[in-house]
Amino acid sequence: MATEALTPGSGARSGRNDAAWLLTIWIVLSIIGCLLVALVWGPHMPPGRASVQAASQATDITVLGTIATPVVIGVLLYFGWALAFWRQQPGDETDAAPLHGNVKVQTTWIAGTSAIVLALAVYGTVELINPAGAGAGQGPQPVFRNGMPPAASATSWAPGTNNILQVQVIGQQWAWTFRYPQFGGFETTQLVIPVNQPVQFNVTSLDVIHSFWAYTLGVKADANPGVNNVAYTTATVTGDFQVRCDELCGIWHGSMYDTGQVMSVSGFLAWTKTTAATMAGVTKMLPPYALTYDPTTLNLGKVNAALGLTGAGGGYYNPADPEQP
Ligand SMILES: [Cu+2]
Repeated sequence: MATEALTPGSGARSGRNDAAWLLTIWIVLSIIGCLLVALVWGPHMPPGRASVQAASQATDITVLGTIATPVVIGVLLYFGWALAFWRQQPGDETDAAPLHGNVKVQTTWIAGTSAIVLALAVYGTVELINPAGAGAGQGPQPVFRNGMPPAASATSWAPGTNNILQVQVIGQQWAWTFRYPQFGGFETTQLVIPVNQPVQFNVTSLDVIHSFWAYTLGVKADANPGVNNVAYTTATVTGDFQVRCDELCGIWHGSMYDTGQVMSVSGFLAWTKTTAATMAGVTKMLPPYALTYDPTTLNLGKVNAALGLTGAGGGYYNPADPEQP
């Protein structure tokens, strides 16, 4: 914040040392601002801390927000100072001092911005490689280090365990359904997962491109027909979470939302038992469980009807919608 030559006008005339004032105020405000962002706002940063992956994202956003705080405060302070003190005074017809660069300001500016950008690049790269991500975007083989398969490598993005709950997420116009291959392969419109249990979402689509976005779990994965896109999460608190479609996928895109549930392990196991039983009739009609399905050979009319997807599922206009063409 070396600003002597950028502060022609009242400061020099009034004898006030603008640069010293700005620097002092900036440092004080930055310390207060960084503490507020890191300690007060940080615990409430989106997407929250409902899963291991979400908490890691919230931490990253808190770090980036804290680094950005002195920059934002510097810009706003300089702007405010200029408006308040360097404006033209009434009756003052003189020109401001002509400026021809300022080595000190330029050097400080280039060094400061370079340091910030490089630090962010290093931090971003480390956090990308760090085994903390949800995956989701790499297809069936999420990035992992050393070419190790997920379960064999504790440093991969996959949870370092073979005890992973498999949940298939199927997007279709315009509903999400969820299939549980380890529990007889039943399919349901309810997404339920147990707490503190690594979950592998296998995300696919039966028609166009959708995007599975369980944002409070820190998970977002494209749902593409013919592709198995893998994402991981480990929920750490029980309760509801929101699921959205985040890829414009047709006229009822906006209705592709669900409320998922994180349950205790025993609650989850009881739920799978009940649901497997109530869905037994539908399960028989389903194609065998696979990581992808060929939409051209599927005839899910009966299945969708049994799942209650007769409205928006497959038809362009929901019969219940008052606006009919
Ligand atoms: Cu969609």
